[in-house]
Amino acid sequence: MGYTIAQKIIKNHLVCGEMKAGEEIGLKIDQTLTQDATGTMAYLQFEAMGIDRVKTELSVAYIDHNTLQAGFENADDHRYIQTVAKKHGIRFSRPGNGICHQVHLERFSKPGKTLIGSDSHTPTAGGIGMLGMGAGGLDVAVAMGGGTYYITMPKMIKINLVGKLSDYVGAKDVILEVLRILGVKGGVGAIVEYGGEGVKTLSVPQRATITNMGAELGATTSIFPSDEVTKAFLSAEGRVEDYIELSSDADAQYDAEYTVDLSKLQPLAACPHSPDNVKPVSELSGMKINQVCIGSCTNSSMQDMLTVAAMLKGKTVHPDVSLSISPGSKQVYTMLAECGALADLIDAGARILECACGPCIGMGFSPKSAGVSLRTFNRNFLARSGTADAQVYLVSPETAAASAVAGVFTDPTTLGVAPVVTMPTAFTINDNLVEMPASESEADAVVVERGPNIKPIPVGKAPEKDLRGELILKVGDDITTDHIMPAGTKVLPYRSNVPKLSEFCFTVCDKDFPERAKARGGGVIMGGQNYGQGSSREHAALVPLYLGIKAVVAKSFARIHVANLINFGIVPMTLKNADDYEKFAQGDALEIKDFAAAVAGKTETTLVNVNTGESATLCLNLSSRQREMLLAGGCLNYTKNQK
Ligand code: MIC
Ligand code: SF4
Repeated sequence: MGYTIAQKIIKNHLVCGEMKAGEEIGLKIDQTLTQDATGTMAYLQFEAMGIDRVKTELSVAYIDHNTLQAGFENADDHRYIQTVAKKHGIRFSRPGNGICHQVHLERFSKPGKTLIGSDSHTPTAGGIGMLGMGAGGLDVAVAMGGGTYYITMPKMIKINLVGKLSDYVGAKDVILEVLRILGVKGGVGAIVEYGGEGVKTLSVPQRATITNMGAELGATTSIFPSDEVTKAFLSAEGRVEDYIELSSDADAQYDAEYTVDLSKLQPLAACPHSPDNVKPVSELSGMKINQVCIGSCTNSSMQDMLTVAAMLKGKTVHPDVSLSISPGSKQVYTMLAECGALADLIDAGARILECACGPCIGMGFSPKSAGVSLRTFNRNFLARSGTADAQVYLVSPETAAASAVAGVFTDPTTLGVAPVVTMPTAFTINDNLVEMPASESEADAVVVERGPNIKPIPVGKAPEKDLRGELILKVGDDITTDHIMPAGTKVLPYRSNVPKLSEFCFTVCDKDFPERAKARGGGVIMGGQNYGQGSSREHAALVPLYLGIKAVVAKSFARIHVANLINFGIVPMTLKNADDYEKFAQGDALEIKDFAAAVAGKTETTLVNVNTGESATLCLNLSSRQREMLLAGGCLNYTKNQK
């Protein structure tokens, strides 16, 4: 039997385990990336491991999330990351160089290699045929130290692309269509591969838009073949030597296959508050809008920006609309300036922001009260924009530009013939904002600078013999990490200060949660389906740990979050019978007899509601490595015990 693209890369990097869907496998990781909002923790954990120099082929530390420096905290964290990177052999992408995924795609990604990043959109690199996966900072730290990265061997989903996109229909519309078909849980436990004749009509940045938002499907990653288009992109980036051809075997087997006809697609929008709440833009036409934001790691490439510039040239942004544009990288920004397109954007009234995540992570540009905001981003989770009652729609750059001018939701295909956008065949290359690490002989002399905002990381404890605690919080389906540990201007500066961060934990759902959890000394959280979807932020595990949470019971979990819970010693368990969710109410006293024994070796245990006497069977779907980690109170203790 032949192999899929992802299976070929996995086979080449397999350290342990069997390539059977559902089994735990260990992979060798070639490259890592971190960003600043998760990087501080990742490097603190790397330092705690006592390894002098990274053992990967390439590790890069980006500064792109916490770039609003309203106080000393972010600047201190940046300095910490800069110095720790210099000392330990990591390249440092300075603030101003761009969003990690866009820069990595341009300058470092390689077809056929493995990459993990402390950011859930690391699958962006799948656009170039690289196996890129989002992970918690601790897993990235382990990989930097040369350690194995563990995942559950995914199933394979194939999306056959046929035809060619019509005018004003973009790559964003392709992934919104896939989200419409599969939903935010549709990719859980799977790798999504793209194939078919339509692939060759898409550029690498377009492919990257599609794999980027595979994160919103819950997929382990998404990947495209590496072909002549990939070669042309690498050659425009001056690194054609990184090209290898990569495709699936003709007899490769997929667990599910879907077909998307590119020529039949129309502009789509993901409506509040979920990326899979997809409708045709034509159905929303005429709705008054207040804000448009163009950029983010999903849609900030040169191709996206040139398209928007051509559509805005000679026009004025509607007086009731505020338009922000964040180019994805310094390379894009420079080339926009060089070709004059930047002037077209400025002239039309766009508010140009620095090349960083910006409004996508709620770092400024929050919409007005109950404002309608159209964004080319990848997530429209409740309150993520910084305005609790904002209505955020995810759209293509084409729909965003057309609507910004009209002041109402506008289907760009009604505008007639689209302007022709020609991409340069050679890009402007200048890596002057990537600082190289100190050589091994100079590394000793580098002093790592730590600001007062960096507080110790909480460490987990071994599970008690019997678990007793209150059901301290009960939440519904599709709880995101933005619910658990919100981001934005007020919270992000404290990503290295867990005690302070804990004041914001779950406040989107329940403003009293942090106080209650502290007063009761923690307890158990119960969730619905897909608990912990979204970001890779391990703070969504670390902060509950700090607040005394011992276990999370849910109908199902998102991949990265469940790994983070285990890494920090919080036991994840699923309800065998989803209807049993109804047997428990917030505030109930809970008990699991012989809890430690269940963690050590049982696949099922019983959760008792002490108040009502009812009970439910819980499943412990854990590998033996994960059980050992939980028994040690988390990965750091486990790693120390192994030394
Ligand atoms: C996000 O888009 O939610 C983030 C911010 O990039 C996160 C990482 C973080 O929380 O720092 C992600 O996607 O992993
Ligand atoms: Fe940054 Fe937004 Fe991309 Fe996350 S999704 S990496 S916040 S641009």
